[in-house]
Amino acid sequence: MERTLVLIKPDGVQRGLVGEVISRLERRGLRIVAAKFMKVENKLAETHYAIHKGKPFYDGLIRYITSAPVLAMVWEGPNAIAAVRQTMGSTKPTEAAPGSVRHDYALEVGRNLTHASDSVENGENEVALWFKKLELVEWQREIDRWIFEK
Ligand code: IDP
Ligand code: MG
Repeated sequence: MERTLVLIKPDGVQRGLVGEVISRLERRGLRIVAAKFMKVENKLAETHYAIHKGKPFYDGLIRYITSAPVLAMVWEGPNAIAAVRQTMGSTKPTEAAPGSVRHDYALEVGRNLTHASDSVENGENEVALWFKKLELVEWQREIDRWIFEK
C-alpha cells in the first residue's frame, strides 16, 4: 500500500481549508495514517525542500512554509501518490485541473495550499522525515473492502 506525505501549508490553514482538504481525501477513499499540527522549523523546511535549493523561488518557499503552522499528514491507499497529486492538482493553480484543490481554491504557485509526495520513494523518505515510526497508526476500516480491491 502506498503512503504519501500531505501538508496543508500555512495558506491552507490560515484560509480555513483544513477540513475541505481532509474531506476530499476521505471521500476519495484514502485512509489517514498520521497527522500533526505544527510550526515548521527552518531545518526541516530546508531538508524537505533541498531539491529546490538554488532556484529563484527557494528563499521565498522556505519563508512561506515556515511562516505559520501547517497540518502534516500521512495518507495511504492503492496508488496513493498519484491519487493525491491528482486531488491537489498541478503545481501552478492556473494549470490545475478543474475540480482539484489548487484549481478550486488557489491562484498563485507560491500560495498553492498543499504539498503531496511525487513518487513512492520520495513518499517513503518524506514520511520518515516528518514522522516518527510510533506516530504512524496502522488500522483497518470496515469499508476498506468496498474501496480497496485487494
Ligand atoms: P509540488 O508542490 O507540486 O510538488 P514543486 O515543483 O515540487 O511542486 O515545488 C515545490 C513548491 O515550491 C510548490 O508547491 C510551490 O509552493 C513552490 N514553487 C514552485 N515553483 C515556484 C515558483 O515558480 N514560484 C514560487 N513558488 C514556487
Ligand atoms: Mg514537489
